[in-house]
Amino acid sequence: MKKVGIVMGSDSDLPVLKKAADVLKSLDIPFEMHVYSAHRTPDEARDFARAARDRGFGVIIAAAGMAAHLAGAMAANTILPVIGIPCKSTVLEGMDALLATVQMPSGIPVATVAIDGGTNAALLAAQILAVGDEDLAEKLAARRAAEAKTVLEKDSGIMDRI
Ligand code: RP5
Repeated sequence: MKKVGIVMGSDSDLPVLKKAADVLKSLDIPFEMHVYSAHRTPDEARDFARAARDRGFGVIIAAAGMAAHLAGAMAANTILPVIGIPCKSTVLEGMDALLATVQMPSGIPVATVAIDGGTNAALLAAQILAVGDEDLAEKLAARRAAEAKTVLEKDSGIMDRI
């Protein structure tokens, strides 16, 4: 199976990526995690993106906060699909990173998930890999079915909670 590459701009982003790692582990998807910054370690970030396809990665998740250009920088250096996670910061609460990550100019796409959306980033990565992997597709379908069951259990008990 192809690996997922997880890159974060700072280890202060780790709590968001921990959510992504938990999802990937639950689906038995191999992944590698790194701290590479587009501005503090631009050479390492670029080298990772350029080598990723040959190293067996199928998708890259890139998370950064503030003037978040890590996902765009990754996407500029690979044709692998790149999923961007805008991370929340104290001053603008993630709106800065959201706009920086989502507003990619035409030609270099980044699939942006919600602010701090580590779970959905991993699920989207899994869905991309599942296009060519029937076992993984079945695991994703089972996960959705389990979530639906949980919601319906809540539905059946909601009147008792008022
Ligand atoms: C970004 O700046 C990182 O992705 C992080 O979200 C933010 C703050 O980084 P630290 O100052 O906590 O290292 O590059």
